[in-house]
Amino acid sequence: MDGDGQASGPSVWPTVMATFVVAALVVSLLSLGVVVDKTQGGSGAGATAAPAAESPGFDFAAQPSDGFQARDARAPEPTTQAPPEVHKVTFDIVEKRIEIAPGVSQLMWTYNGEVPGPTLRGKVGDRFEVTLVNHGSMSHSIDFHASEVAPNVTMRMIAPKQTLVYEFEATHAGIYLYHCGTPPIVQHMAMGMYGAVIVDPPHLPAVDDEFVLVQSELYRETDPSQPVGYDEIVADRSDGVAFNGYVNQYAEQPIRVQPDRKIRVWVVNAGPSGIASFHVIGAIFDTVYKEGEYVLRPGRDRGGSQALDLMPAQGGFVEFTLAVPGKYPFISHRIADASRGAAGEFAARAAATNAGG
Ligand SMILES: [Cu+2]
Repeated sequence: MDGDGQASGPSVWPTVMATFVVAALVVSLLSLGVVVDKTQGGSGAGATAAPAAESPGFDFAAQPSDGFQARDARAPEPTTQAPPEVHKVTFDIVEKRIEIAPGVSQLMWTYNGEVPGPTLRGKVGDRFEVTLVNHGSMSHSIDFHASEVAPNVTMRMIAPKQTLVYEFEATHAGIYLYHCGTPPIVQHMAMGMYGAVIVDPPHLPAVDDEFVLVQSELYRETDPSQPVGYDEIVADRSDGVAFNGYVNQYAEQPIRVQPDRKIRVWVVNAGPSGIASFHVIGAIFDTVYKEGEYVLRPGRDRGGSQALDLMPAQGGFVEFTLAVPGKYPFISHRIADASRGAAGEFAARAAATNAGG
């Protein structure tokens, strides 16, 4: 946890701003405190009932391994080429052990060796050609929610060593989930086979910083030779919740931004079963886009939004600015999930050239 205390030097700011910042920090620290408290309560000697093979869970107070590098949360750059642009990518399905929480490396089933898989980006009218290559030990597949195709044909399973080319046209804007559709789907998803496709709406304005967060539940393996337990997954008893595949990674390594700049965060809820309520502590969203439409835009009514709610497989984006320098936690405000991994932080610091001291 990045808990090294208060920002320095608020006394030089105007009183109103200072009051705001202190209040935000108090809220922020309380929030982060919840993380620690819950962890200590929950990681005791098996006090919580766990059926069958007991999951050791995650230690949310632990530190990542040396050299841990949080996944880059920046969104792929939008392209300016007129549609139809063709996006050709290869997804290598690889079953491998990767780190998903401090001290926890376990077998995951992946697209291109990472959880979530790569984020793709295009615009309405573009075409995607995804070559799926199965290097795994069992059948896998892919289901792009951004596509309109015959599932029995294009989303078909491929055996180990087989290849499939999945082509589709981006006909509708939004941020879409993709995932493996091989039964049991819930297990292939809990093992890490999901990711996001961004299809820019026409006339999407440029912003200063743009990020992608894929929220998902994580399950701890109980036997390194086996995938995570099917019974636990269908019972929705996850061990943690993550942004971009690793619990609390952006609390450990905050995302650096600047105050007073326009930030857009795309969020998709990969589930497989949980709900998401994306919230940035100390900020108000002035723009919310959800499931293909703007539900809030800046206007004379000055409406504000505090959370983007997403059911499994839903997505959207929010836009906001951070008023002053400081540490702004972001969480799923399904607050139990914030206590078990769905928490991160934007560190807003003025650019060196503008720093007033
Ligand atoms: Cu699969």
